[in-house]
Amino acid sequence: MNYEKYLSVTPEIQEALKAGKPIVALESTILSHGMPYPENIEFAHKVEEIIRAEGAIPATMAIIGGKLKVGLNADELELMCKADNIAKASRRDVAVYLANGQTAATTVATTMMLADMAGIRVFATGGIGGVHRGAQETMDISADLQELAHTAVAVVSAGCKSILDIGLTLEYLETMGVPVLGYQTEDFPAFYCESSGFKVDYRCKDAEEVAKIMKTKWELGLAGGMIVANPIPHEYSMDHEVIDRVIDEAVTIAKEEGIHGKATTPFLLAKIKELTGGDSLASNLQLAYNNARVASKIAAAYAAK
Ligand code: PSU
Ligand code: MN
Repeated sequence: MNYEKYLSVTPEIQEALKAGKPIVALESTILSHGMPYPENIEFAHKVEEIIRAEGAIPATMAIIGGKLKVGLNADELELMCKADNIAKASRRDVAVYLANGQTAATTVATTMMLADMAGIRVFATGGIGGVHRGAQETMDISADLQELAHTAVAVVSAGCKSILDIGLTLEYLETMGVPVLGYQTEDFPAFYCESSGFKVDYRCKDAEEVAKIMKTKWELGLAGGMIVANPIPHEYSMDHEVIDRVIDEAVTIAKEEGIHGKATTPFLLAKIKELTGGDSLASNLQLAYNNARVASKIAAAYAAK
């Protein structure tokens, strides 16, 4: 392995790694493809502030000019938020983009890869990718799930959007041996809603318990990561029926327009935004902040082990 020459880690994060300080990885696809400008840049700064206020160091990831970036400065954050047509890099895209000196946002899968290369074990996001509805025919299953099977990072998320088949996503994770831990909940959350109707595998009472499971899993040499499912705060939780109707409509339009491949998830995210008139954005921001808070606590508990 010779990834050092491709990896660009900020001095602050290098130092935090050496000192064993808590660090929280953040993705950039949520910025470039998940939220509009300028809300995304406000979010990008605020989520980092929240992590710092919790005593951890934020590490937002991206591919910029053919480099794997671990930690972005203000200009780099602005670039990922403002530029139109930023590419989206999942695992299969990474070598191509690096070889060509390109710039791309990192998905959950690639953010996990970068975190692992740098030695960062905790990652906060909004929602993970998963098994798409109709995957029985399309075979559209996010590379995020394979990454969770192989890469040793704990991903704190508010579950996943019901643009996916949540039941099949959980089945896939079981097959791949990925633990799904509920953070102070027994219910697997559905992004905008506190529960999806599905259960998590195990309920954890606090960050300490999650950190202990992480340590145990990796000391045993068990490959792969885990999901820490953290529900949206109750006051921001959206009406099931309202959001389900919108998501159904978005999925139907995507099908009618023949959207497929890596365009599917960004298309659905943009459609949902359009159809809810931006109402869903406030919930999206709050659940991601909440995940950053919990991830910081887990990173601190893990660093103390
Ligand atoms: N789901 C969301 N918001 C997102 C994503 C998914 O609710 O921003 C992004 C994440 O970066 C995730 C990616 O890793 O989409 C999954 O894309 P795909 O389904 O093409 O693997
Ligand atoms: Mn896909």
